[in-house]
Amino acid sequence: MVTKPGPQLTVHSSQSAGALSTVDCRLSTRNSRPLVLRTVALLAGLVLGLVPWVAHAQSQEPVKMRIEITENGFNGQPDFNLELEQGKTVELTFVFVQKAALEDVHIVVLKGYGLETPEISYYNKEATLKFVADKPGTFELTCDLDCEIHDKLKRAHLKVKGSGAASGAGAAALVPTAISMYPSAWEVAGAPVKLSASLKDANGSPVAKATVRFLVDTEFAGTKGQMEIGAARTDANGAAAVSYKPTFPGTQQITAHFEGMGLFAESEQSLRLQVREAEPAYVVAPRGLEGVSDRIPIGVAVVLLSIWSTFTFVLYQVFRISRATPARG
Ligand SMILES: [Cu+2]
Repeated sequence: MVTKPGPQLTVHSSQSAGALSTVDCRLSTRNSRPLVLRTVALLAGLVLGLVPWVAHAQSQEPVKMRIEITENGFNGQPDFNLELEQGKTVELTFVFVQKAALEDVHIVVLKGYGLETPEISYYNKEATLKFVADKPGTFELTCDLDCEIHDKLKRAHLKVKGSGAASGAGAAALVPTAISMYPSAWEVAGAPVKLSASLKDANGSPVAKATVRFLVDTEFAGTKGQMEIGAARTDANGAAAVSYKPTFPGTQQITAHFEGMGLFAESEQSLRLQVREAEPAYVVAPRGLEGVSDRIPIGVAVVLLSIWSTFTFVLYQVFRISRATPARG
């Protein structure tokens, strides 16, 4: 679906190499100025091979735009609208140029694409959203903070126009990503396990502020599915983690999934956990004496012992009195 410049270049140069060898054969039979012709053919082959590659690189050139944040809205308009073609790589840079409410802080979000800028303020004037406009539709572009000029920043939209070429050669390539997940223990017995995931791009750089969902394969009444354990956002190091208390025993297939965001393609990774002893999903509430039933025998023994010792003590006193009385008379 996605074409990359690298392999395409290789294909074209190998084709031109083929053409070159045919020319070479004819030349050697006629034996007329072979070096010049060979050089010309080589150059022509190189140019022909490069043309599609250059054209491809141009189609991937990002659409760069600067959007000013003013007290009257984005680029001075409360109903700011931006139209883009689907499949383009886009860089939207927001710039703080307010003349009023200078203490404002903004976080610009693009809903539907799951993107947000860092804080933009008088002190940190610029921030850029980079993404591939791969989803067609109309998306809200707003400020996520309760700022002074919020009313002027909540009606803007980004429209991504669908085009036939979007999924073809004109589409920009997403940056591949990879998740690596590891549990705090591979064998679980009645205790929660911590599932940690690390999300990186093709260069090994961490992908921050991305949502990673953790899922477990389940089977209920013969129907297989996936149950969400939890979701977490990656930090600056691309790390996200959740705590998981297994509620059924056996081998469990756990998956960490990233659905893609901005310039980054989706990725996922699975592992298998051995759950020896599962924590029950529910606990039966104690009824009546159930809670103390295991302590009853001890209580009864204590009571019986005290009755018998009192009785023995009384008997002993009676015996002493009965022995002391005849000595007086
Ligand atoms: Cu704001």
